Amino acid sequence: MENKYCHQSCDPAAQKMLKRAEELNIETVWDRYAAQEPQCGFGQLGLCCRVCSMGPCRVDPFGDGPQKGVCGAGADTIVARNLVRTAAAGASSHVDHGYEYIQALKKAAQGEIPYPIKDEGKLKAIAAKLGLSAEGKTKEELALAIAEIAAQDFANTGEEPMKWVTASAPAERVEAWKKLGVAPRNPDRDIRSALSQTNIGTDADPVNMLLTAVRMGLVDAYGGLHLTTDLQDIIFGTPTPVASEANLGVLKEDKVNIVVHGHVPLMSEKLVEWANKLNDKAIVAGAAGIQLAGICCSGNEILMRQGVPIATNFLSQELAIATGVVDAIVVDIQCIMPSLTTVAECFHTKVITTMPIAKIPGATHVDFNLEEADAKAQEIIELAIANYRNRDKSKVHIPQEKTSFLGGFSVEAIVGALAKVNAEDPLKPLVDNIAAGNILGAAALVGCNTVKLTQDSVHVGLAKELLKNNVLIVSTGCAAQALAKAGLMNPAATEQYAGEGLKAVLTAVGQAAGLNAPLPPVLHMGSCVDNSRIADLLSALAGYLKVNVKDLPIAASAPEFMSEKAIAIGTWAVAMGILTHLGPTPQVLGSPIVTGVLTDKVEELLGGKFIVEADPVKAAATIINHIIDKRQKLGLTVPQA
Ligand code: BF8
Repeated sequence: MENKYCHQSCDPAAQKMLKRAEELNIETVWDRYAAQEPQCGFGQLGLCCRVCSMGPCRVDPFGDGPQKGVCGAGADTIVARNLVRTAAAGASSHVDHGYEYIQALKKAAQGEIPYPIKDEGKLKAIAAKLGLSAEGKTKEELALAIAEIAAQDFANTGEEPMKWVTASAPAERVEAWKKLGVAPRNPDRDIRSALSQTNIGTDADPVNMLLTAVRMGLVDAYGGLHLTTDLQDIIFGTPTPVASEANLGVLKEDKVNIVVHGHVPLMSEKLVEWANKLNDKAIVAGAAGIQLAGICCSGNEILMRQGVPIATNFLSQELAIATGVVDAIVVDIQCIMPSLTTVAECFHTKVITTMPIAKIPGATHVDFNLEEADAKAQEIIELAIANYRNRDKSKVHIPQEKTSFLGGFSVEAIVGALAKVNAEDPLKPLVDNIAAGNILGAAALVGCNTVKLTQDSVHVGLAKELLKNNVLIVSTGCAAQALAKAGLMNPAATEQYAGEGLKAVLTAVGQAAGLNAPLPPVLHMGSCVDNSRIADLLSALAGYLKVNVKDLPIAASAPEFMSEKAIAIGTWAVAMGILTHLGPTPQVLGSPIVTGVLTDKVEELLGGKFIVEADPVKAAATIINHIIDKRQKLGLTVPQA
């Protein structure tokens, strides 16, 4: 549909809702972005410094004005300092999330909270990777021992790397990071040290600071992502393939609609449980039942384990409320627009905050806590049910768009599907098909939306180009939600978008796995913390082939990134040795040294580097050339031009 909203979003449901928002005079993220233009050029280049109150200072990128801040810091120092602080903030979000789970696992093991330990298989697998013997231990004892190792990582005062790093990363990577002096020792201490290093008058050396940015990426990955996925799977179960639907059409006019948004499934898993238990109460209230739907990574978490549909992704979160049928939007932490309460004022929608560090003026706060998780989840669901009667029918406007898709592709689920082809040696069919050129390589499409690019357009454009060229895609976060909405995660997409070689492989695996259809060409591997799953898959592949991750024919991409968390994750991907594409330009161009290191020199040290390209077709071409280059170096066949 060609219309004036298609420059804002390529999602037809979002386009319809943008029109609706305009009719109702509702301000959205796109309006606020327009009001901000032109945005500050110094800030965009990373040249604005607010580290001390002698500033704010800025360096003139054209060389005419000041070249130093008041303290004497030049462009390279200022840009590097800002980048480290961004990566540290990103890492702190994921580490904070992981830390919640150390507490949760400990309390669950001691029977203090209503969360049973669901996945004994994963419990034993994590124990094994940490070198813990499961023999003679109850599952509670083993869970407690795992929680204690995690807690020790946060108490490490020595120089040796965190246990979660040595247990999760390939040994060759750990050695490389140790050699550079960037292996994480203790997430809290490393983040503190990064903030201290970038204070006024401490480090002025941009390269020294960039090493700390790499450490922040690794802190994010192991003190945040890996730790979190591992403990979440133990408590809630490891995802298995599940059918669901995506886009605003999943909301129901005749049901109590509860939208879950944020990142930490401790609350959202309980909401799923209590929505089921209280469904009859919704019927008594005059509705046909309760419809749950998710936004952002809390949405991905309950999709992966419970099949709860996806309402939308980051950029269109306000538009979900504008449907007029959301009785409650329940949020925890991260990526929640403070404007939700303003949009909700135009409707009956209750915005419910649940975490002590994430309150929004105008919202209803329910102090969710693990000990009272059941009572609090019940309270939230009952608030939503009670609010159903306040709905103004004249304001109901649900776009009908929704797509069906398959989610739940944990590493275990992928290996399980491959085992149906070769039970003894599950990775062999995948590796054989990569070697034969049926699968050219693989790409991870991850990360956010940004208002600076047409919503979902780079995700979708890039994915279609890669699939056409037989590149298998794995995806997480809002990228995965974009690709699900665009219909790229179902068997029909394999027929429509995959190149011949890839299509044949996915069809054979799908048949063997009993799907009676091909596997989807884009595999949904979960939330952003589940980028750990992608790393585990790549590490397993590299181990199988007896090569290093940096030698694999693969790439990563955050085509529409916007969050500080994405900067930290992207830096980790580079540190793993992976070519990492970004769509929007990060705020570093003000420093030739920083830009040069990130897009070139870092490759000599770590094997990966960043590329920046907002055009999806051009980005795909660069990724494909990179994959072909890696194939050549491995002595694999390359397609004829
Ligand atoms: O952690 S992809 S907009 S929701 S930051 Fe946020 Fe970005 Fe979405 Fe999940 Ni990830």
